[in-house]
Amino acid sequence: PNLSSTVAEVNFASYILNASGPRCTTEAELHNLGQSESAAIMTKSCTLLAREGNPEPRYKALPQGSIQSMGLPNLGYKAYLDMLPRLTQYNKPLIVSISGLSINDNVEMVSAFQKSAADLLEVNFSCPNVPGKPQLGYDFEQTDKALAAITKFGDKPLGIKLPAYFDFNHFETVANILKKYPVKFISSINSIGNTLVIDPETESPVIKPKAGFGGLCGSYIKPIGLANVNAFRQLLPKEISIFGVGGIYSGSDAFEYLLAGADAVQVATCYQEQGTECFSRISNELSQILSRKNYQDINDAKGALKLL
Ligand code: RRO
Repeated sequence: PNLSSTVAEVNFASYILNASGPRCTTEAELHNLGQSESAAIMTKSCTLLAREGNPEPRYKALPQGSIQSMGLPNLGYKAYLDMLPRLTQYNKPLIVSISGLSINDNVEMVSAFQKSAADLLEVNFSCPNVPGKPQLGYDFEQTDKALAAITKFGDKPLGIKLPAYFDFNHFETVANILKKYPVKFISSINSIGNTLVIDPETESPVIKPKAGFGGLCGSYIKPIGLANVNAFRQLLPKEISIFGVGGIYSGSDAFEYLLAGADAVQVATCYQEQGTECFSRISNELSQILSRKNYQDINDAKGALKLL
């Protein structure tokens, strides 16, 4: 079956794209994504100024995922503004991830990208790894304020990268805030913030920044991602699209997010570990699952979770 999908009224040739984070910081990495079967080119979250990020070691592959505290290393938003025209040659959606360290930073960058070649802007409300900067998405008052500030400009479709929530009250509160603003999509979930992995041999954490506390990624967090996507699919109007993120390594993982209601899925740790080959492999595996289950159209399975 055809895996093409429409997200925030933009056409995606397949269901699988890269998530912001791994291997999408430099221009060479973004061209590599252009040449791959990733359905879009998503950039690393940018800040006003370039950042080196946190001290190393700051990423550790784990048996079923990873933990990291990168600390927002990126080239600064002007570098991405400058390279976007050179990325249009791939004829696939360009998504810029924006992660200001304040509401004003986000306002400045969202304004700057209005006249760019970006198809979608994903504003990151959930970076867990900058010391002293709480995750915006866990402060509902600030989330509301930030949305009011960044949705005042032009018509570049805007979405929000959310942290994981663990309570129905929180799902409902966040959904009700989002509904007040012209948000076109959400990406759910970011890494699970501030987890701790300890190596009993060395008696140390496996990463250095923040005394070892970092974002947990990969298969460990898939059930949490599925729950967040499915909860928001039920609470948000269908005009708001949903990218599923968290623990997608296989066609089956992507299919599970499809059943939960995701319009497309973003791959992070698997792409970090395996490179661009993962996009074609996961797409092929998803196609085979849909065929075997007699789904003619990917949309027939979207949100079609069968409750017991
Ligand atoms: O750069 C990071 O440390 C980072 C970011 Br901005 C984010 O949004 N999520 C994450 O797990 N790491």
